[in-house]
Amino acid sequence: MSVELLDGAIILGFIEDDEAFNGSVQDRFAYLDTNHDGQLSYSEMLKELKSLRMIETHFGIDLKPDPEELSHVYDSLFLQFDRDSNGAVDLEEFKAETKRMMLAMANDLGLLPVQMILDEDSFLKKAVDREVMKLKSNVST
Ligand SMILES: [Ca+2]
Ligand SMILES: [Ca+2]
Repeated sequence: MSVELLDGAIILGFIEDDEAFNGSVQDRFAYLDTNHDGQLSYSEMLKELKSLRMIETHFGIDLKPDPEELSHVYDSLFLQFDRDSNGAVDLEEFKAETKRMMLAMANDLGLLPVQMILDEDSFLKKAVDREVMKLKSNVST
């Protein structure tokens, strides 16, 4: 976990960088797909759903939910990913929904930087890392 300064432009830059974004999505997908069948089942997605809920927590939406409510939240998040409703999330669905969520987040953030606590392996952290790398290479050239 680390505290990072994040704004909409950083997230947008990351999404629009196909190589960085697709690479991160593929890494994350492979990491979540523990039985390597190319699909994410509900239980495989749980880890991701939990970290997505963490992000909402940082936006102040979260109120200590009871377990039943929580599984409701995970269910509806899973359904958002599983666009063809076949009970599993494939790479394209995973990519499409991750992109949509990050776009929505970028819109919410706008130009005003906010401090967020980020997981080391989260997409947002990768977006920040990419920005830092970019700034560094700009300085050295
Ligand atoms: Ca799987
Ligand atoms: Ca599906």
